Amino acid sequence: MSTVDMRLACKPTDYKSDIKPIWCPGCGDYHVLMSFTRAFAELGLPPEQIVVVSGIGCSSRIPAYTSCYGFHGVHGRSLALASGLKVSRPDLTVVVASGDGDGYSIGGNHFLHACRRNIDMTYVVMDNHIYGMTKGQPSPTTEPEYDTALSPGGTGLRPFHPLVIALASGANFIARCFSGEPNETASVLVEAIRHPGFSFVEILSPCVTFRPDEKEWKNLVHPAPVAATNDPAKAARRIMTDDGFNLGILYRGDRKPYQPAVGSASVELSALEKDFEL
Ligand SMILES: Cc1ncc(C[n+]2csc(CCOP(=O)(O)OP(=O)(O)O)c2C)c(N)n1
Ligand code: SF4
Ligand SMILES: [Mg+2]
Repeated sequence: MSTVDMRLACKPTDYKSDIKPIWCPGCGDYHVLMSFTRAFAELGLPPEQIVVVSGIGCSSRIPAYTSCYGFHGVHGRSLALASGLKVSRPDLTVVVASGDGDGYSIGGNHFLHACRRNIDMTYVVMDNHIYGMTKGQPSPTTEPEYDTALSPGGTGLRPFHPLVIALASGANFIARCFSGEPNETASVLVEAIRHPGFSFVEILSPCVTFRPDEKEWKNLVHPAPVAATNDPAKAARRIMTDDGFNLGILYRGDRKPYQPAVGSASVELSALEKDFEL
């Protein structure tokens, strides 16, 4: 099938698995899944050429709900897995899915170095400013005054600014989306996947169970007033001073992606096993 025929043949439903999501009714992650499948259909790639890699969390369940290859890894290690995969199989399209706990707490160090390495893959963080899966502990993006039984009076801690950190660490494409706008999010994902190098897409995705206040996000989000820039200094000023609800592509860099020369495996598995025999 030619690329054009393939694109015409692709429907979002082709990228959905038969597994029914177990997210809470109203969780923003349902719309993120919809954006993923719409973006994949728009790209017209066969599901077996896409790999969705994740860590642990409600958001990290997403690979199982797609028909693409998937890897549900361990907590905070999705980028390490995905980096190894992409350098050894540069022919595959690698999309990494994470949450604010998975990606910015336990996986924070991998985030910095993935931005710095600039391997050609797309990193999507479903940010709900809370640990949803483990029942509502504060995450690095939780507001300091957010008061819960698990953080009485709020943590008092300054939140992590993922977009600024991504820019400072070398990410080559930076965008912010809202789960409640699946068409716009799908378009941004298409551009992120097509853009060479490490693309970072932060999706504000409400946790309706542990952060019911986030239902208000739909009234706060708004499109970014100016077009994306390729100037990191301009992007930094913009990202640091916006209200956190500015949506769209905020930075498109032109750094060359990292792709080491990778030879094919030259050692038989049985020979390796023999070396490690006790
Ligand atoms: C090594 C390790 N530490 C802690 C946990 C417990 N744990 C599972 S998910 C999670 C936080 C998930 O939060 P986030 O990434 O924001 O995902 P969400 O559920 O909000 O989508 C934690 C702490 C774990 N599974 N493994
Ligand atoms: S706990 Fe929150 S993040 Fe997890 S499925 Fe429910 S609404 Fe979604
Ligand atoms: Mg979370």
